[in-house]
Amino acid sequence: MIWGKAKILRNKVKTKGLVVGVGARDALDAKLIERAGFDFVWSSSLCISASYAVPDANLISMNQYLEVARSMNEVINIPIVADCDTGYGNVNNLIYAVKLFEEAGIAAISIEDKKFPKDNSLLDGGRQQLAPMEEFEGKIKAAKDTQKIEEFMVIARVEALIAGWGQEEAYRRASRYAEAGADMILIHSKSVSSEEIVKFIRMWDRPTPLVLVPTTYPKLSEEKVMELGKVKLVIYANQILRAAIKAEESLLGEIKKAKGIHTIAESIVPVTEVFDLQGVPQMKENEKKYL
Ligand code: SPV
Ligand code: MG
Repeated sequence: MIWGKAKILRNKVKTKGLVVGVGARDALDAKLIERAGFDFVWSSSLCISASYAVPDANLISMNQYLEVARSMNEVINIPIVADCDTGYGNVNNLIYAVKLFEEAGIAAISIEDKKFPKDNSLLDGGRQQLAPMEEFEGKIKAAKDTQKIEEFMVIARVEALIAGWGQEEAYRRASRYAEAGADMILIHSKSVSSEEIVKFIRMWDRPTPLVLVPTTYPKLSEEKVMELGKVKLVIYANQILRAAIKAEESLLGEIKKAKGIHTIAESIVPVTEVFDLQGVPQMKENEKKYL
């Protein structure tokens, strides 16, 4: 792991037009994201809980999320933005989380203004209960007061559009969170059209940069986001998880159909690629030098 990842992320935000990250469920995903040239890894609560095959509803604990994020961070040089849900409880839980995630070398955390335990934002009929705004302002202040590394960032995620509370409420909350010290505002939408999010971006008149997760409105390309301005981070939160599920299902079906593994060579990578991703070449170098 290299230190100073928070600084690396801050510098990217300052110098790059748009900083792009991808959601990961484990260290191998994180490695692939880095290898593909993305700016950062989003340690996604949806992807990590899916890797345990349990709902994204605070069923697994803060420590489980932390250990996954730590394992990712140990094998990549790009920064991690950790999806910390609502902060795992009230402000006391969040203060503890900030301490641990920062100590693990995580560059930034995102916390959302919903009640604990939360439900995934994209879930049809999910419990999208917003926390009182004042309570969430307290969480942002506490997180900012707790961090020790100056460049560490706290992203405040506004769920008002997800909960159906409308644009005005979203704007009101985003403004208050920016005033409370949030480094960025993640404005989340599950609308299948980008109209809702574009409307918010046009309305946004504060210097605090915005973060988008365009899962349900994929037509809003990076080029269009850049044209709109104000947005600094874009997160492709769950696409590699969904690609992996599709590839694995198709492969399993083929093995079952062919009653053997003689037809699948083209669908899988050679084991040498697995060894590369595990850092075996480096290990062998070390053995030559030191063993
Ligand atoms: C995640 O990737 O866990 C997110 C984004 O928080 S969403 O699934 O849209 O809530
Ligand atoms: Mg999440």
